Amino acid sequence: MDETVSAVLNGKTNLSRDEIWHLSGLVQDQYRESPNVVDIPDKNVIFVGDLHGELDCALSVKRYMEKYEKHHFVFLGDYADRGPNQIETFNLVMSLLLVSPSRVTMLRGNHESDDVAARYGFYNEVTRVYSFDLFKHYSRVFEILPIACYHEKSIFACHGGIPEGISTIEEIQSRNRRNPNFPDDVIFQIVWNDPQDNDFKFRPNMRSDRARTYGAEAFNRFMKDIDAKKMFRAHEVFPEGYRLFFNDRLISIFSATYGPRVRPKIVRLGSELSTELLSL
Ligand SMILES: [Mn+2]
Repeated sequence: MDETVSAVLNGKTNLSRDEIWHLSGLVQDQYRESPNVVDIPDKNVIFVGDLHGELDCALSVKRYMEKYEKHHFVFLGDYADRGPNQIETFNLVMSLLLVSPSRVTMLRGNHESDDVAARYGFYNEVTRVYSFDLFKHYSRVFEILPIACYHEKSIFACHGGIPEGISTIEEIQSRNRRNPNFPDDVIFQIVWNDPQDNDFKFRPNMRSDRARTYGAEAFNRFMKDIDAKKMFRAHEVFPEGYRLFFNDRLISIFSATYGPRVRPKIVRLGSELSTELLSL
């Protein structure tokens, strides 16, 4: 195993600039050729929501990875910003990916962006402790992380939700995610949009002029178009750590305490699309 990865998994948190440079470079190598939408299994998958710099929650996920050793883990994005251990949390998730890339998927959330990280803490933290060029190296990880994952006839997962005007996975694949921000409207909506359990297609979203709220009509249409039955996403804070939408076909998951407002959860997909919530 790589020495730095092994050190992080054994609890090392105060990495040198060179060690972080090395880890970030390995993650860039891991996803350089990756499409926007990557394949995942259709059972024995555990989805992890926003971690937002909460190392205790990330360590709890690590223990679940040891317990559920045959499961695939999908991290749905938003690793840093807001919380107390942003650098350490980002480094731990990268190390979990690097130690077993075949059973971990690390997706991009809306906070994996230069603009957002500049507003919510990660930029200040990395430049205070290290340097601007190390932040830019993290930023090259942001832009290379895949945007969504999919299993034909069953599962779609991403950070925010379904984008307006899209009806095939190929259309998402054809977009360019390789930018430190989100100039592409479809990529932007996939990491920013929110569901609302009412019968409509798309409505404006208070978060941004460019974001949308998707209702049951848009959800049902998209799921039929891409031939999927269940969807997993993160991005929104719910006190119970999750919320069900659209006749339980969409599960929104949140995996940080958000300064003790949330009982953080992850969700396990078992056989025949059964789901089970697990507490962190
Ligand atoms: Mn988010």
